[in-house]
Amino acid sequence: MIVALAGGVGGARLAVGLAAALPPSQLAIVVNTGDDFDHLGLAISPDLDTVMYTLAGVNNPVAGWGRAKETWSFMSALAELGGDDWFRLGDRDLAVHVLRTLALRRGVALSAVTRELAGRLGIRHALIPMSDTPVRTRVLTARGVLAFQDYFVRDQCRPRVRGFRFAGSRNARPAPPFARIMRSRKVRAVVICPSNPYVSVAPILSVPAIRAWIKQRDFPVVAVSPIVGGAALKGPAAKMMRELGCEATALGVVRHYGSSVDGWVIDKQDAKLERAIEREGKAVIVADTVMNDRGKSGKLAQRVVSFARALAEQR
Ligand code: FO1
Repeated sequence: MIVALAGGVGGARLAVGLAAALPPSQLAIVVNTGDDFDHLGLAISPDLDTVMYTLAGVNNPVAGWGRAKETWSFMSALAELGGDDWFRLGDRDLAVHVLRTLALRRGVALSAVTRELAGRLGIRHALIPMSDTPVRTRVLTARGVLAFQDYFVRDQCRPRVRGFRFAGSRNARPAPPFARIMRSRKVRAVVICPSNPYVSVAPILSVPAIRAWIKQRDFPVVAVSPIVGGAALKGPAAKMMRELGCEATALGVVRHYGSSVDGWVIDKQDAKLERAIEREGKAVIVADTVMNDRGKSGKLAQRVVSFARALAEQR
């Protein structure tokens, strides 16, 4: 079994490829919940929904979040009545937030609600939130501490970043379906998707039991660089790296993850960094990592899986 750690658009796209490459018994996709929040009385899980909609093929590929064929009657009516409209909830998307909120209120765990919703959308692979208990990303900025969606959507990532906190992580535990996989000893590799290292992957690794599991691993961890040619394909990862004093390159990402990752997949545009990454003591492969259609996601996933298997066999 391979466990993929994912969040955001890059994570969702590689998850699609991995789901095409591996049967449901051999893949679990564990998703960041650090950017979850309560808004308009609803429980919103943006990364879970991005991955779920993308796996189901009902995502909005242009925005990178929300659903395709979306309509906005609710948002228009809300704005007319003076409601908060900075975070846009489409009519179709709303159905997921309402069902999730009702289930959570009945005491159903987030992992169980997610399994139910994903199943209804035809997803056969395990899609698991990192934790059932809330972990909330806080962004430390020059303008003070901001809740993640205030920083990301309301303030459009403009404030200069000084660091991150993951409120609730100290007492958080992996969601039970993930904990079962961790205990099963069936995991042959972990794949860190090309998701934002600070706000998609770090919240997952901030859960103590997940961090300890990775640290004491007897399987390889393979990561796909989210930085290609010195920029993030989508989102603020490169801006964050620069503001935190890191080099915004694939090599900078390799140094950021340090000993947590054994093997790197970098883009062909960054082939010149291959030797430098090897000098950091890492295995490296160069691939086309720009997943602008399902075929390319599938091809990249095949390479990632072969690389992970090869590293597992060498151990
Ligand atoms: N991102 C935006 O930039 N603007 C929005 O209005 C917005 C609404 C939204 C609604 C539901 C959802 O699941 C995601 C939404 N996102 C929106 C994306 C989201 O806030 C971020 O992309 C993630 O949290 C970062 O991974």
